Amino acid sequence: MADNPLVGVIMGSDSDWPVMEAAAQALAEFDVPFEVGVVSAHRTPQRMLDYAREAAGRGLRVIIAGAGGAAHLPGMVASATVLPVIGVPVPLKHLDGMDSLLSIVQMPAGVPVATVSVGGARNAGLLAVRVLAATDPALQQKMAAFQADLERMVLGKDAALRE
Ligand code: RP5
Repeated sequence: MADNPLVGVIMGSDSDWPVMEAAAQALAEFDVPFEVGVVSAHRTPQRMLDYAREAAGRGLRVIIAGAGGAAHLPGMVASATVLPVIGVPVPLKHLDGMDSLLSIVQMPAGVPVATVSVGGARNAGLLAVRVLAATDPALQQKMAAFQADLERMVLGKDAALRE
């Protein structure tokens, strides 16, 4: 875990980690310092509020919050911090993650959560990188190189299909 994390990756339960790990992986690929933790809206409400209220003061710039089922963590954290919050709907065994998605995406006006797709933790990590890159030219260059790699990969597959 980094000494001065810029991104907080939190989740409602350690059972969310197999999904949320992809966010951490994306941040690591870009050498963005991050921290990881379990913060539950329902089981540790005070810890959740403390985490959200202290996040900006501790130097965090973005929070990625994942939860499943009645997934109130991202929205509640967004209500108690000024930082951008990216929500990851974690799919559980019932309802295919639709419950998680709708719990996170349907926020009231004034309290935004940038919601990624069900299970889309990698994109949450990449979105956090883009937020940081807006004020970090070196990170912006890394993102541009990453996108160029993606393009090359797709064009390579296209070429292989035609062979
Ligand atoms: C949510 O309840 C968590 O985010 C997790 O997705 C779900 C189930 O948690 P566990 O019962 O596996 O701890 O709050």
